[in-house]
Amino acid sequence: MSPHLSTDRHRAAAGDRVTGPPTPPSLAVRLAGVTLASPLVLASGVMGLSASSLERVAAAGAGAVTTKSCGLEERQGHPCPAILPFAHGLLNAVGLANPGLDEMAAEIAAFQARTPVPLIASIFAKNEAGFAEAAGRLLERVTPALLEVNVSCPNVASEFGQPFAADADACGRITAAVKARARGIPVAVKLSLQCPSLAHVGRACQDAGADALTAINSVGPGMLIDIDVRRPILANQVGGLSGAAILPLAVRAVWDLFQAVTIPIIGTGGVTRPEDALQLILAGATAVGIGTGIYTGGLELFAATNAFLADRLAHGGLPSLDALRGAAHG
Ligand code: RRO
Repeated sequence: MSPHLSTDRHRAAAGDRVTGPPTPPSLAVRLAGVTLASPLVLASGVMGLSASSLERVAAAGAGAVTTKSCGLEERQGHPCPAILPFAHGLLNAVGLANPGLDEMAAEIAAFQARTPVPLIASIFAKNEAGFAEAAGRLLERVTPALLEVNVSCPNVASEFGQPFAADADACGRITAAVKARARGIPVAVKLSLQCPSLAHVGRACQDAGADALTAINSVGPGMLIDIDVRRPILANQVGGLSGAAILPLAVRAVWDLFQAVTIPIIGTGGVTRPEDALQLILAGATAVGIGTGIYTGGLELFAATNAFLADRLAHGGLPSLDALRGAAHG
């Protein structure tokens, strides 16, 4: 039996029904000690560079917003074209474009001054020591609700080597180092499917003190070719795959992690319809990331998904999403 199967989390997933007087359903979830009014989280990478764009997503119905991953120094990222829509999603080779920690801290502070919606600050680094330094420097300046540690960017192998997410031991060391600098702020580690065993990596992060896991980052990298010019379309040639095409991979990833760890999971990847978010919750997600879905569904996807989930709870006579989380495991 997997470790969490005897926890309250699993018992709640077994399909509790309300038998007393009806209470209005609530979409609120607890994520690593933080209360979100909705389980829907803006995923890192989309609309996450400025306070004003983060505010637009919060106003659209997100329960939390995640910044674009930022590092110690400003980065221009890869040349354009860096984002390529195709029939079932996007390929991106943004290349960690970000303004650096100091600038990002100013945007975070501006957002927090105006918006009560919890903010997740996402960081990356070139090496293990860099993650601790980035966490320390950012958290000297601002106090996000959660810190996301992005160990899984697929687009910088030529500079950074393989993503750390492929190496469970490295993920554990990075998690422990960041936790030591986190000033009590909960830490979520963002994982990739590009590893021998996601369960193994997830457990290593949990054992090292991670408070949550985000799964998954974009997949690949992949390539698309211009058939007339006969060359790869992205300037970087390859890029991470996101959007509808990866929903089944994200659902499976959350499923595997739910069986392997007891910490909450932010299920991310391929949500373009309200029903997709419910699939991730049934697989075991506490919160659901939406990123690429904004390109096709607009910010309206947040309100539509909140309404869909509330309707499901009301029709099932269920007081909260606790009753649906992980319910597909039986
Ligand atoms: O900036 C990017 O190229 C990027 C990042 Br940091 C990431 O985590 N995932 C992704 O697909 N692109």
